[in-house]
Amino acid sequence: MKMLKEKWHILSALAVMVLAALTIGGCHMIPLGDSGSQKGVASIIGVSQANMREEWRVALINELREETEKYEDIQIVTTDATGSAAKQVQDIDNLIGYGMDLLIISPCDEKIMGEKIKEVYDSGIPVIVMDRSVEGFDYTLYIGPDNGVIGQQAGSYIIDHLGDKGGDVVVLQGNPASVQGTERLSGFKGAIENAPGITLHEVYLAAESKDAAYDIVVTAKNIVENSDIIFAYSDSMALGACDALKALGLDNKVMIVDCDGFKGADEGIDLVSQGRLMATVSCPIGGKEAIDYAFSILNNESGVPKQVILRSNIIDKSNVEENLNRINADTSDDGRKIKVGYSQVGQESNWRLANTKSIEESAKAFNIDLHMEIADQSQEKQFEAIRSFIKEGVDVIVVSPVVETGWDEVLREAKAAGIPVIMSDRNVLVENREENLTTTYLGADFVEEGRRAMRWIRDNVDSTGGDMKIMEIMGNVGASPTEERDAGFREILEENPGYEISYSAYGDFTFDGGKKVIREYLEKNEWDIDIIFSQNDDMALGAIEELKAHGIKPDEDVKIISVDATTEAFEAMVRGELSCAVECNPIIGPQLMKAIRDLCSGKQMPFRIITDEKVYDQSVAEDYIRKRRY
Ligand code: GYE
Repeated sequence: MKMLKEKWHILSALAVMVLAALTIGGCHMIPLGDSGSQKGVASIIGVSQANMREEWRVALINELREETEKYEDIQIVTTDATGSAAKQVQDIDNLIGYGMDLLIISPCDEKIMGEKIKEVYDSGIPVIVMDRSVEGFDYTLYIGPDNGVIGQQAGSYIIDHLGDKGGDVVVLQGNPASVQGTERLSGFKGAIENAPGITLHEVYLAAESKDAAYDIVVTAKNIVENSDIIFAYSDSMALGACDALKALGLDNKVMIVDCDGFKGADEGIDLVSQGRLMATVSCPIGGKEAIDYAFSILNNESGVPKQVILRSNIIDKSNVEENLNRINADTSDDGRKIKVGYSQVGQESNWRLANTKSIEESAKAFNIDLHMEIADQSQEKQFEAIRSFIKEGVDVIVVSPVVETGWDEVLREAKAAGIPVIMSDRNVLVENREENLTTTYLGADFVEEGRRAMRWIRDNVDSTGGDMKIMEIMGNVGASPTEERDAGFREILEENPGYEISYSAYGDFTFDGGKKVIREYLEKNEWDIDIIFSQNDDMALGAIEELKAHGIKPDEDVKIISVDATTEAFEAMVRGELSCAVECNPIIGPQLMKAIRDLCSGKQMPFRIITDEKVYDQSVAEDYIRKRRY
């Protein structure tokens, strides 16, 4: 406790100096949350907000402060960059000088702040990036909404409302639009601009504000009065439009659809419940999630993901009460035992065995009664398992789907039974996203894994000697990792003309599958391949065995890059046979079980949770092999 007191006294003294400095410098620093409190402070969280002009940003600070109050020994110190990247850099340096243990930042400028965030992250201070992501992955965790999806949802809602007859839609646009506004507009236009019979009327506001929206709606009266709907991509703009329609006597003729869906007075949800907004698309703020994950990070807990994409919902008069109840509901976890039915793909790879082990061990630790069925890569067996879980009346169903498509019918049966379904490790493609047949997806960014594999090749396998021929060994047909790793790999391949995929075949993610691809190639061809990209380690190791049987030296005659980064892959890199392994972390048990407990406590599930992953090659294999957890 002595240490704590010292830290607190030093911090108090520092606080006065830093506060004075910032105030003198004309900077605006929101004072310590509860600077008069005597509570012991074990951790200081520095919060660097881009600006405090936008309602969303004020809401974030408020949510962070509210949530911090639940943690006795955490203090937050917040700064306002007033929209200046230079000031935000200075704010961060001040927070470092102040002794922060973790940084939460909503960046002003993705490029400039990306470099500063990397500097802080590399210094060993965990960084949670919020709302606007930065290039690369040099941060601890990203939490934010998908603003493109938010705009898309608003567009789809308007299309459904106008129906076949179509109509006229006035689109309020900031000039210039903020990053968030631009992304929402892009999603909105992507959804609506080709809809039959719909005409868009774009009007430009001097600012993304209530007053500017009021002024433009009044000024554009002749357009507005002949339109059906106004689209505003923020609550503040929508409120201005509401007031203007009222002043023009058009509030019963023209409807408004907006984005943000905040819960305060005269904000999105309130305006819907007042009948002044037809619908709002919620933009979850993420402050609560940020503090919860910050606590886990500061306590070195496992299961912290790399990205959490927050879920946005359409709220209109049909569900506004339900949403208000959910927002105000008590979502504390009562710790009760939860029954989970898990349909697992199979036992096809070392990755899968590690994944199953992680899930089984975490279930015990989280008081989850787990009933797992192994499907041996058969979708039919997965359907049978899911139907048996429905009959059993489990609380939650989790599926790691062997392929992406064909799930709509069985997922509708689970929904009809009132049983939520979480997609784990792999994802599915459903006919209509708005049916919300799955609750969330927890797993890797396979597209990024494919990009990383090709980036390593670009940076480590010289192509100046002419076109480098690549053999791609793919997983099982129709699986999301197969499709998405291939897509990410080809995206970077197209940027590098010195390489080409000259042969591609499926190996089903198994050791024997990898052997078979090499054997069949050599039955028909002389060996002329320079690089093998294998979509998992097991197929790569099978390929290596077959190559050696034909006198072809792995890593010498042909570079081999695989995905998963299992211990067996590290052993092959140490032996000098495998060239590179892109990590795909199977240990998602803790995150999955936390998501299940949150779901059963009534918390809003993120739209997507993406795991943390790196790239390893022979230059570091020895250093890491003893630390591998799978
Ligand atoms: O790469 C492979 C397993 O779905 C990410 O499936 C998983 C993949 C993994 O068989 O080893």
